Amino acid sequence: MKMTVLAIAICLSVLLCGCRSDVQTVTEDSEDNLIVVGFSQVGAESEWRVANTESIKAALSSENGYELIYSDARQEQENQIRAIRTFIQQNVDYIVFSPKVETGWNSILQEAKEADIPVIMIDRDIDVQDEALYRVYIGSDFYKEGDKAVQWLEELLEKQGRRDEPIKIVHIQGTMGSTAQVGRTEALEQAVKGNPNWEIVAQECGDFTRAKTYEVVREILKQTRDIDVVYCENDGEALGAIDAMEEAGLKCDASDGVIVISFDATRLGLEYCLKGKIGLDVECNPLQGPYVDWIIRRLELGERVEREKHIDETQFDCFTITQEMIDDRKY
Ligand code: GYE
Repeated sequence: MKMTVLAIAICLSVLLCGCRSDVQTVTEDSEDNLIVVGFSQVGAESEWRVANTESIKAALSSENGYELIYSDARQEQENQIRAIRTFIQQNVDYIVFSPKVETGWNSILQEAKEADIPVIMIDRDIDVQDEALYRVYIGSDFYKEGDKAVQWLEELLEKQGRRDEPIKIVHIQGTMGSTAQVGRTEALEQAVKGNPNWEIVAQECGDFTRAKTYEVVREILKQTRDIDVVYCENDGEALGAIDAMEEAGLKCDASDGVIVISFDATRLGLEYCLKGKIGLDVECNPLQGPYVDWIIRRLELGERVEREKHIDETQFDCFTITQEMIDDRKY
């Protein structure tokens, strides 16, 4: 009996050794063919961001022909710059990055350009003098998102017969200087200029997080409870604001309470919308991985690609959202 086991073990190990060397050769070969991509992500501040990271990782997987070097900047621009510099030293084939803020990228992108490494920017945009510093930008039109929100608010107030009543707005901004914040803020500020009865009674940064916004709104509520609208620049902020308002006994309800406006339309945000606590959630699609993969494939073939691409996005409001819409949600 023992001899049989030993014999089987010997056979197996011979077989496994044989297999291993085959696998190694295949791996070595395929590694040579993998497209090496360095990806610098801003951090993990929101559900949106986590979904965005997962989308890129899934699309640029080794099964798909990539070797992905992932770096999380934990909300520090210096970390992103350092990561990009390391990617350049490693001589990666492509650099993908989601810039925390719009400014401060000229010299590092110049280094990437000199090393002849194509840069693909995702999510947020940057402000550079030389357009040749990056190849492609794929993201959202953040001003348009904000504009959808204020138009919806104008229509709602009109329907409610409050067009000329004083409307007091609390504005919670995202990470200052990020394109998402700049665009969404600009749309609201424009609308306030165009509606003399609208007033921003508080404007604070919530850093796109639920925890910070909860603290910020708690402080605001110590100054005033006379609030008609809370305009939050993402779902995490909306949830933090709702937590603080409900704790203070305020009702969040677009028909009969504080009107909460949000962006992203993540599954959790939409659940709050279905409950009626978020009045409007403007979609911002984080699933950019497949498009980045498509772009790289085109570039590999030497084909031309569109320099800037904005994703089509929709919106959901508490009056028309259904459970099926939430079930269909991929993030
Ligand atoms: O709305 C927010 C995230 O830049 C679009 O960043 C992105 C924003 C998104 O943390 O949730």
